[in-house]
Amino acid sequence: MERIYIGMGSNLCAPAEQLHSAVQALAQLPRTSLAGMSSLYQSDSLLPGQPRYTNAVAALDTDLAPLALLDALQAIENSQGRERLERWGPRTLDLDILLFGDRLIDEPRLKVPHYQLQERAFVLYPLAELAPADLHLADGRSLRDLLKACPFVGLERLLQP
Ligand code: A4P
Ligand code: MG
Repeated sequence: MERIYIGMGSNLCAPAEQLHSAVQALAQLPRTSLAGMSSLYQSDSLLPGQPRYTNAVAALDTDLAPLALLDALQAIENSQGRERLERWGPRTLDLDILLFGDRLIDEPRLKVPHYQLQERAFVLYPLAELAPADLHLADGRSLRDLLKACPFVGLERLLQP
């Protein structure tokens, strides 16, 4: 089993519910178990003119191979009404593989660690809720250093019932 972290985002059609449904779908993947889900965070879209995003991170333990996991994530996105009309367009659900054990993956369909992880407070802070404090990425960078370089600005942690 390898520990995987999935970045989840939604800015259409009841985003918090989209993320909760996505976590239930992740928990039901074959050869996979759910190890945790972060709080939800809201922030403005990186692209102007779109609704605010709700983001969270899920931790999974899986025996699935990376591309099989990517296929499964895209099937979950599609089943929750994801439409790919434009790159970075608004979406009901985006599931990105942030980290996959200690693997470095550089394939046409899959780059891990996720290429913009270090720039995104809405990824790093929920990840830090779940990951060990001394987590190092497969490329050697430490999560602690990435957090120091990416201030908690514009991020609103949602209180859950
Ligand atoms: N792909 C490569 N590496 C990965 C990976 N590690 N995980 C490929 C998942 N997919 C990966 O993704 C395009 C292709 O990336 C996939 O077919 C896969 O083979 P997509 O989800 O179909 O398209 P996209 O979402 O438009 O692109 P991308 O790069 O996932 O968009 P981003 O970077 O997620 O940006 N603002 C806030 N506040 N919160 C957000 O979550 N998200 C975006 C979208 C913009 N602004 C945002 C947020
Ligand atoms: Mg994506």
